[in-house]
Amino acid sequence: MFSQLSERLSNIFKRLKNRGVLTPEIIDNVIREVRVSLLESDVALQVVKDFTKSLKDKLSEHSVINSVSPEQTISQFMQSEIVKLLGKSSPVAIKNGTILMCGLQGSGKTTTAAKLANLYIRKHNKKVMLVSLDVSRPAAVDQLNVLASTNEIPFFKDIDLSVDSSLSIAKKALSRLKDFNIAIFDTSGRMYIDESLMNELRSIYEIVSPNESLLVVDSMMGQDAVQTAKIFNENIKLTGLIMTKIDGDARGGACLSAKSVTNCQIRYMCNGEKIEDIEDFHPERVASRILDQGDIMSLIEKTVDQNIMNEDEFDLYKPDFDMFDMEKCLRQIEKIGGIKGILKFIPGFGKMQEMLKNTNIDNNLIGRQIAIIRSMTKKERKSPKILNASRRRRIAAGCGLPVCEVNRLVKQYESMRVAMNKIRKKGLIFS
Ligand SMILES: Nc1nc2c(ncn2[C@@H]2O[C@H](COP(=O)(O)OP(=O)(O)OP(=O)(O)O)[C@@H](O)[C@H]2O)c(=O)[nH]1
Ligand SMILES: [Mg+2]
Repeated sequence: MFSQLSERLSNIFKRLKNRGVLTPEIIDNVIREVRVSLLESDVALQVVKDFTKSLKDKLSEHSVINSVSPEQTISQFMQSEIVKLLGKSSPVAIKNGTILMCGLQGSGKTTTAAKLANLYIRKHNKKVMLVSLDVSRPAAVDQLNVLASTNEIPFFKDIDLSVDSSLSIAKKALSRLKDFNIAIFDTSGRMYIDESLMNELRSIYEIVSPNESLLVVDSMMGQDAVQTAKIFNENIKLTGLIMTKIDGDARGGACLSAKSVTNCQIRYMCNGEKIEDIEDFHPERVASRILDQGDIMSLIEKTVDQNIMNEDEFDLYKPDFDMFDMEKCLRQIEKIGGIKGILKFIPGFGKMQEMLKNTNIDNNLIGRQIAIIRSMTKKERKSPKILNASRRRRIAAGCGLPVCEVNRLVKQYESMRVAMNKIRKKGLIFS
């Protein structure tokens, strides 16, 4: 989402590389360029004014002027100002109670309700029930029901659309709350804010009396989304925002303006349509991504989270690393979003993108490699050393890929097996 802003800021820093000391003239130039970059990223005008004023004040302080390495100094100050702008990290998850999801039509409420339920169940070990209060169209209830059942999340089914209203469903569902730690209520959206939406939402809010009321905000809407959030917050007391579709090409303005304009904290960010595409909000990490300093912490967390989910089946360090283990490794990489998904978290990826523009990163490679392993017999997966030429030809034919791809995978397996042996013997020392 922040790629355009990130690129512009990188260019500012690049130009500072050859400057020896930080002078008032350089500060003025930088402030001007930062202002333009933020405005072009659709950040609210007042937010841009406050941000650049605060940055200028900090940079102009006596101790900073004439400091060596202007690039580093400005980058550090930018980092802390962006963190200040974004607010606080997601607080610890709620223990018990109700969560109300609201937002405009298509912002991602239903998808995010399921993602959130999944997060609370898998990461925080909670008993969670999903409830659809969206009776505006029958398909809405089905949508949440399908998401719930595909991901084995309890769903409140006692709904009769011919007689039930959103309020009666809410009351019935609340009586079942004793069997769960958390109930997440999905509501209907509207194309734009109107009185009937707000009346319905206020009535639901009074009945559910939620511990959390989260507004789902489509980051592609830019600044308009933030203005909408302000109105929602005036009608019901929001406890947080969830920014969705940050994987799209939104310019980042909504995210950067949200806290200042609405006085409401971003709590989660959603970066895709899959159930696991939700992450806690960490201002420092977002700032690092904007400044193209990578986000290794999120990458590690993502990997660890996925591993915890499959802890019983995941033991890379067992003595006989075989093709079954190799497949598990590949599946982990696939879950993080393939090779491109991993690269996004690496420092300097913004700059790398330019270089990689003409390089075809093969994001389907992992899928093909998994297909090759699945075309092997159990015996071959357990003892890959028996993979002679005729077996390799059979495997290639089985998955519809050329033999050279099978050969490449076997070679890669061999290197991984050697590496795993080294790690097992010496601990995590890479030589
Ligand atoms: N790329 C991407 N798509 C998303 C994300 N979140 C939701 N979507 C997609 O956005 C579309 C709308 O999502 P819904 O969850 O149905 O939105 P909603 O707010 O419940 O919509 P209404 O109930 O009609 O108001 C779906 O196609 C989702 O898959 C996200 O973080 N990234
Ligand atoms: Mg919906």
